[in-house]
Amino acid sequence: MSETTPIPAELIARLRQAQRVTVLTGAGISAESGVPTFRQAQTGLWARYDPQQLATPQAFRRQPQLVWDWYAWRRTLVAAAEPNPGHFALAEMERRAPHFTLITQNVDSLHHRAGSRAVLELHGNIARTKCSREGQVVETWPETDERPPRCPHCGAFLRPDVVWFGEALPADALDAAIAAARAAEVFLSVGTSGLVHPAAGLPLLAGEHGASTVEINPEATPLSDEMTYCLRGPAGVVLPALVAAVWP
Ligand code: BJW
Repeated sequence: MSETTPIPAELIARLRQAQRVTVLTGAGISAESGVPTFRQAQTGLWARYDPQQLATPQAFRRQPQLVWDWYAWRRTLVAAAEPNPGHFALAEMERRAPHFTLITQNVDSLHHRAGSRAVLELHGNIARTKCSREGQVVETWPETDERPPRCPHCGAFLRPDVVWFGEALPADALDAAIAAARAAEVFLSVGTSGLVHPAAGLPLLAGEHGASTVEINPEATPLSDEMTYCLRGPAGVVLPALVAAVWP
């Protein structure tokens, strides 16, 4: 097991007293469930592709079958994964903190499956499919050999209901995330590289509005120097230890 930073007593006291706690998660929280992070090298068939190049509307326009197949492969990885102690600790935190908001950049539903109830999904959900032309979510479509399949209403290609680079985030979720960052007394940034905006701006916004900010990540990120506390270690170890220390 990797080394983890001891939890400062001051942070334990601050969390215990806090009325409003907000958490932002990224791919790192699902790493211990066996879901590769976004910027981790890909394996197998997909090793030669760069996720940053595939997760764009341009890639889908140029190579719709390739992008559809990549998401189909990732959907099977996610479906086989189970929530880990980091996900469960956040579900427990939701039950303990008086006002708690969980914001995730992940598309894997593992927070819901761990029992978190109110999750703001900033980048969509890989389990959903939508029309690439009109944007409405589609539940079923005629089975053919064609990939991507076609929208049963307008005949355009179907695509995963996720947010690609250059696309707008769902406005309701983003507005609620900004409000929760502004209102937070403690803001945790867990398992995110802090490279992708607007999500990466949320911990900074919280800090500007007076929150104690905490990064939980085995590695330093561009956000680290701005944080009140950095707890180095895997989320699946640090988060359960934090919950046990604050709410024994
Ligand atoms: C562990 C661990 C363990 C490992 N425990 N930790 C401002 C400045 C600069 C650029 C921009 C800006 N504003 C907007 C932009 C452009 C762009 C952007 O941010 N580009 C940057 C790359 C420079 N942003 C956008 O385009 C966004 N859209 C937008 O702003 O639209 C404006 C608009 C308005 C109105 C109309 C039209 C447009 C959209 C961003 C969408 C991001 N989508 C993706 C793909 C989702 C679908 C999919 O999964 O395929 O979201 S990209 C990818 O990155 C994915 C992730 O959610 C996101 C963040 O990655 P994350 O979660 O941080 O993962 P990693 O892999 O990067 O990091 C993992 C971390 O875990 C590491 O730090 C590890 O150390 C750590 N870790 N094990 C804890 N056990």
